[in-house]
Amino acid sequence: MNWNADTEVWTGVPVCTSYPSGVTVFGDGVGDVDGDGTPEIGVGCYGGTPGGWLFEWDGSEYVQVWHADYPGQEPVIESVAIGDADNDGTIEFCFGTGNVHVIGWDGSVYYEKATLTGPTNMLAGLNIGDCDTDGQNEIKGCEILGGTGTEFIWKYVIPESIPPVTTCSLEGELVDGVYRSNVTVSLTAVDEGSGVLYTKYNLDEGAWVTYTTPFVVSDDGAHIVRYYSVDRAGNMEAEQQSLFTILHTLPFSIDVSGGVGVSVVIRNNGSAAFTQIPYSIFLDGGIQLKANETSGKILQLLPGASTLKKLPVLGFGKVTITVTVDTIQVTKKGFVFLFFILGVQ
Ligand SMILES: [Ca+2]
Ligand SMILES: [Ca+2]
Ligand SMILES: [Ca+2]
Ligand SMILES: [Ca+2]
Repeated sequence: MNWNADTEVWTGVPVCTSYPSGVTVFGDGVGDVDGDGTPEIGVGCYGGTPGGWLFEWDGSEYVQVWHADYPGQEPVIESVAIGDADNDGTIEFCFGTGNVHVIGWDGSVYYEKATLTGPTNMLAGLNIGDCDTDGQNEIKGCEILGGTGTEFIWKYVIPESIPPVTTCSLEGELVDGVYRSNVTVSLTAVDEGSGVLYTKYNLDEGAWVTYTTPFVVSDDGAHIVRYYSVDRAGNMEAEQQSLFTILHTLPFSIDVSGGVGVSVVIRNNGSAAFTQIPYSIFLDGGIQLKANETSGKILQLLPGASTLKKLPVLGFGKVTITVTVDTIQVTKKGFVFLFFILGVQ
């Protein structure tokens, strides 16, 4: 505050000058209960008939927008709090007259959303905050003067029994049911009723962890992600699982041999079929009198199956043979003599 007491003044504007006889203004709080952009001032009292007031600035003065009396109950004194007591995104005005009154806005009028019983004596020091760090606010109050000195924390729980539903999505380069790249795993949970409290998962039977952001799986092989979510009413989703396999490199063996032309035997040593696998055979060096390369796609290679690809030769001299199958590359040396290739190693 950059206030200079010698040169500046605070102008006093009364909020209310017409409280009932015997009422002394006590604790207050400020918050926009009706969500119209202008905060209300919530006021409690000591003396007179116990009650609460809401005032709102109308552009030129503070006007009373809500008031209720609770005759026979305890003075409110400073048990006044304004905040989102029921975690629905709107602000409530709360005050205690023994009971705690939770005043909200229904879209057209202020109304008593809830009355919290339990305390029977005068309350002091009402607060709204996330006392148990679960991401949801609670109301905290305590009895004083003539009471038992009991403290109360009220937690708002939506009674419901529908567990959340978690969806697992996998992002990566999926070919023939196998991821040929790292996989990013995202978990999205929705809940009917109280809302999702947390989502847990484990990867490949590891420790359960709380999900916060998508994670990347990069190891080759079969993977399993187990997951479930819990809502704010304590409903637990049945465990789900997602299975996937990552193979950055196909489980192929490649045998290159000579004789009449270059012979390449490609074998699938894995347990899944693969289709549309690109391959090429390339000859470099010597004197080539024929096309020195061939390429194409292996339409399908079943588990345990192999395929033979050939490159005819005609020429003379030392050559380097490069065979590429998908991401696998094999290089051999040999010697071309007319239609033959010899000494491949
Ligand atoms: Ca308002
Ligand atoms: Ca609320
Ligand atoms: Ca909480
Ligand atoms: Ca639920």
